[in-house]
Amino acid sequence: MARARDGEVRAVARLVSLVEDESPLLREVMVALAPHVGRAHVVGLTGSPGVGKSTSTNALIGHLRAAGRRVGVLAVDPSSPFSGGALLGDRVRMGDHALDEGVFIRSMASRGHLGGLAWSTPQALRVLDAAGYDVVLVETVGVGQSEVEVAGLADTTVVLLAPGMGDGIQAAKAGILEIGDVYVVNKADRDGADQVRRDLRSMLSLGERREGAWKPPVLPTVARSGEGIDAVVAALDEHRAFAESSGGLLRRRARRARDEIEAVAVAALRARWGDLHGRTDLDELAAEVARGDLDPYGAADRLLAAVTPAG
Ligand SMILES: Nc1nc2c(ncn2[C@@H]2O[C@H](COP(=O)(O)OP(=O)(O)OP(=O)(O)O)[C@@H](O)[C@H]2O)c(=O)[nH]1
Ligand SMILES: [Mg+2]
Repeated sequence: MARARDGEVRAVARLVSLVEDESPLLREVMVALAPHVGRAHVVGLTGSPGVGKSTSTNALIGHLRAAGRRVGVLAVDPSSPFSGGALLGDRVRMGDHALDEGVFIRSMASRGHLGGLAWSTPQALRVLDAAGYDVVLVETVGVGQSEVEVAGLADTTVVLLAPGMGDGIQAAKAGILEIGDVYVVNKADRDGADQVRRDLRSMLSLGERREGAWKPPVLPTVARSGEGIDAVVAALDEHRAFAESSGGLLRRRARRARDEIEAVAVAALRARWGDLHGRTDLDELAAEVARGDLDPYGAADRLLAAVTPAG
């Protein structure tokens, strides 16, 4: 664990694997890590498939490394039950940084059963934070409402759009106008990028913003060449500084912690529930309900009383 805190990549990888394997050792690990979290800047990247999240992540890593900052990356794929296949492309593309000790990249998939990614992603984040990565990028792969809401996890949420993807119209629908702290219109080398930026700007200006609230910038990039990425890094730093001084950062982190506690508690309940299945309580209750001696609500109450210690 000390080695992980020194940022030894293999030690960090072992700890993240404990999370993925839902190891019973985690409880102890988390106790040890708790005093060391809170330094990392957690940046979420979200956007339609193919918009350029992985290419942008790769470019961001390059810029952050050039500035001497250590970078962790979690690629989260809620749609795939196993890590591997679906994310192979990401691994290859981010392979530029595979040999850099200052970079840690891991694909997370919902292979466990405890609470899926909602359970494992924040814990993996915790490991990277405690291991001293300055910035942790969380890329969500896949479409639609995901089990892991990147915006809920991140200190700063980057929403990516690109021309030719119907993103302008979809923006409002998908509710992305509320979640972005920084908007990036990628593929600025393509026709229509200016239009997407104008549309987005005007849609953002329609929304009500409180006095003194953060005003999300809309930045053009060509992730493939790295153009505009320096401005994105600058905007991330500005947002972090703003959130820190306004108190927004602490509020978000408290919300993240609340979700995390809930995920761990629900997983613990589920585990106890599983234990209960092997016992006779349920069979006896079932017999009573089947005979008509007990109603299902009363039976459920008794079952819950057995799972949840009185407190
Ligand atoms: N023209 C152009 N193409 C780009 C740019 N950035 C990324 N691409 C290309 O767009 C395609 C998709 O890029 P990815 O980075 O894989 O996109 P993604 O959002 O990670 O995709 P998923 O992980 O599948 O959701 C690739 O072929 C990239 O080379 C850009 O700035 N300009
Ligand atoms: Mg990707």
